[in-house]
Amino acid sequence: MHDPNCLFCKIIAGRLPSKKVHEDEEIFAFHDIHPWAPVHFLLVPKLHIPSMAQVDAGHAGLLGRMMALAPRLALEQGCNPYPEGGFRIVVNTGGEGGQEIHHLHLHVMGGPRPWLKG
Ligand code: DGP
Repeated sequence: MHDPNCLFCKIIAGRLPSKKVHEDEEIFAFHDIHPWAPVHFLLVPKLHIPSMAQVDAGHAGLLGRMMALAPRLALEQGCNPYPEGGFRIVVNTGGEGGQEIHHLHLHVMGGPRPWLKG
C-alpha cells in the first residue's frame, strides 16, 4: 500500500530521485537531503505507515528487520565500528516529535564528529 501524495512513497517508487543506499522487497534506504552528520541516511518501510504512532504488533517483524539492517548499512556508508565509532538512530514522531514527512523513517546518523570530543 502506498500513498500517491506521500513524498517518500514517490521516492520509493522512483518517481522522485534519491541517492539510494539499499532496497529489498519491504525496505528502502536513501541519503537525507539535509544531512545532520557526516553519514545520514533514512531507512523506510515500503509500506506507507505514517509514523511510529500508527505502528502495531503486526509491524513488529518489519520494524525488527529495519533495526537489524541499520548497523550493516551504517558501516557500509562509512560509520566507524562499535565501540569507538557507532551511530545514532532517531525516529521523529508527530508535530511535537519534530516529524515533517509523514511516512515512518529511521534517521541513521554517524561518522566522525570532532565537535563532540572534549
Ligand atoms: P523528519 O523531520 O524526521 O520528518 O525528517 C525528514 C527528513 O527528510 C529531513 O531530514 C529531510 C529529509 N527530506 C525531506 N525531503 C527530502 C527529499 O526530497 N529527499 C531526501 N533524500 N530527503 C528529504
